[in-house]
Amino acid sequence: MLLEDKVVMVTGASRGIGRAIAQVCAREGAHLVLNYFDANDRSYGKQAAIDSVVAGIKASGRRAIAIEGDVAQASTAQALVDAAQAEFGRLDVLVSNAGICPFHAFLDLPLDLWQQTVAVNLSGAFLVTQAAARAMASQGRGGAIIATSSISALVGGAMQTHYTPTKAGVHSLMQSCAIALGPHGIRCNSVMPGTISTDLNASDLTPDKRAYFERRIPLGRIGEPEDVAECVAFLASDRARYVTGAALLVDGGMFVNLQ
Ligand code: NAD
Ligand code: RM4
Repeated sequence: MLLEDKVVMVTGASRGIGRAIAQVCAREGAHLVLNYFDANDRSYGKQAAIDSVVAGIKASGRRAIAIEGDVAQASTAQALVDAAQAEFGRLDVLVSNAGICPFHAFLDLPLDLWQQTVAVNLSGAFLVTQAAARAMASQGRGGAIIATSSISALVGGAMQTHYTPTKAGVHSLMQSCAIALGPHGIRCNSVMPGTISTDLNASDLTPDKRAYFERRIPLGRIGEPEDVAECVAFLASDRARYVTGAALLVDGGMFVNLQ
């Protein structure tokens, strides 16, 4: 097992990529601190599914706790770290994954949508990374931080002009934190998923667009959350002990397919 008895925290763990990361880490032997944000799940017309994630992990013999909170609020990050320390006495791995992508055209993009996207995706990543890093540094046994960036850190999207800068920012945050936290033995990396089938893009991925992506992706299919989660588990593990400041594209080859 890659993560036996490591304490792993995942933000945005109720659905999609975050849920898969939590499940794969548990399969690899980790105990989990799961963050979810009920208001976001409801905005997608869903009940927070976090209870079933917790139950599944416990059924597999690992421990898990769930903490509700908006990552854009500074108090959430500290509450998550406090909960990890109260329940498990330490934190080994952070996966900063929570994110939003409210597709919108550029010319009439409202300022508040820009600010909300930056607050959740970029400030949220900063807040939880800083809180987790402080805990890891004071523990003195190193750690690993992985952020869910995106292929969108490298390429643009007409309906994503508020979103792609946050994903470039998250990637850059991990690069600078790799330098700042290297002396503490804390590795910082990002994954860059391509197009992964989740609630985030369910409305965007019309049948025509899905077929277009399938033609563009050399491996011939849109990604599944588990495709990303397996890579996060590797970066979290000691197998990646000499990897820091890196970004791993998990896109089926879409980025390199120019024509
Ligand atoms: P999703 O909508 O299925 O899941 C997002 C998760 O984040 C949910 O659990 C949601 O409740 C949570 N969340 C949203 N706002 C939050 C907040 N303010 N505080 C705490 N939690 C919050 O989407 P997903 O596709 O699984 O996205 C996960 C991450 O992956 C995001 O950062 C996204 O940018 C990134 N990503 C997704 C894709 C893709 O194609 N789906 C591609 C690249 C990157
Ligand atoms: C990703 C990427 C995908 C899109 C999701 C919502 O970062 O841009 O193509 O479907 O965001």
